[in-house]
Amino acid sequence: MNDYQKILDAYGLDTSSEIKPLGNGLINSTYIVTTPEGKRYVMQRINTNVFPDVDALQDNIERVTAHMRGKLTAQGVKDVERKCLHFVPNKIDGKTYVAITEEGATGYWRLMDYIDDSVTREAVTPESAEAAGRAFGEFQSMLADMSPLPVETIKDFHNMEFRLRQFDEAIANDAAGRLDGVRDLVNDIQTQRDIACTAERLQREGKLPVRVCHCDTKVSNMLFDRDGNVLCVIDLDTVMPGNILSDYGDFLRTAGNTAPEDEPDIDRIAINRPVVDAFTRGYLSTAGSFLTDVERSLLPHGQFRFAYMQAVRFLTDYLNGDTYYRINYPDHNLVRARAQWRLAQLAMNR
Ligand code: GN1
Ligand code: MG
Repeated sequence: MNDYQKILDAYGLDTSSEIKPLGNGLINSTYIVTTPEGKRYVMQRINTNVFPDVDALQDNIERVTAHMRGKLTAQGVKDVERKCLHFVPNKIDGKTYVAITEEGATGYWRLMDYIDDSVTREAVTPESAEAAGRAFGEFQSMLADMSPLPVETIKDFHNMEFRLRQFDEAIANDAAGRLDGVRDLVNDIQTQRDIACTAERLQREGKLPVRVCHCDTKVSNMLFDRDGNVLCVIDLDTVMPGNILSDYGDFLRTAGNTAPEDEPDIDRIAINRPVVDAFTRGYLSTAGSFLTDVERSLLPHGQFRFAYMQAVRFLTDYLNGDTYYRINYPDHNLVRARAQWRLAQLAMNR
């Protein structure tokens, strides 16, 4: 049996099922499985460089999805299985992942039910942005009373001070010898360090509450039905305690940009005002009831914060020699960093 067949076998699926790549995530590798009977699943190899503790990761996700399923059921939502991911337990030990070892190397794999007639998108319209805003506000309010809290699956994931320390180290080490070619961008980014750490400061002062967030709310992490309605939020690896700017700001980092996150032509990057306004309206309609005045007044800062953080993270990875994000061409991380810095500059004065 090859590795794929071993995984399918562990889940009790026909080993002749068809397997094809799915989506364009930068961290895990994702496939769609179709059994001979036509039932579909999403199969994913977990990137253990990023998520070393697979057991804790899956425990988190199982608790999050169980909590959400409970809320949706209590609300009388009919098609709960289309509104919440379901991870399939394997046939060996009932865990929602399986470890496959070949020639000393172990790969960790998991399987989810595929939600039929669902699509992902790279861009939104004002209408779907408003629906997405409502969905993320609902997502946060559903998870608000989770107890115990989910764990931090990646320590300091959205901590700007930590991301800037990693950036400083990458500059100091210059591991790939690329620093000389990017000094202009490095210097530009340095000018906004203090303002970018506003949320960390407010959190330390006790002025910004801790809330359970998704922490990767880019547009491509939502499922829509064929009519453009939001079905559910996917990619739950980073659901963890944080602050509301994570979800509001990170969504607008992708949706509130007229160009993709890796747009090479800087002039095509602009703030997509109608989408920003519609998303904000939708978000406030569901999150407005629990937001504090400080949170509400910080929202416009969120888009800047996440474009800036992503510029820092992409440039750090470029300086390190592309060890974290999947790239499609040699300078991809630099192109991404320049695009995100451009967006951050535009969002600064929102
Ligand atoms: C990664 O896994 P994916 O591609 O949805 C990253 C996010 C970044 C995003 C940039 C665990 O998300 O933090 O915002 O790329 N996830 C992790 O596109 O680092
Ligand atoms: Mg994703």
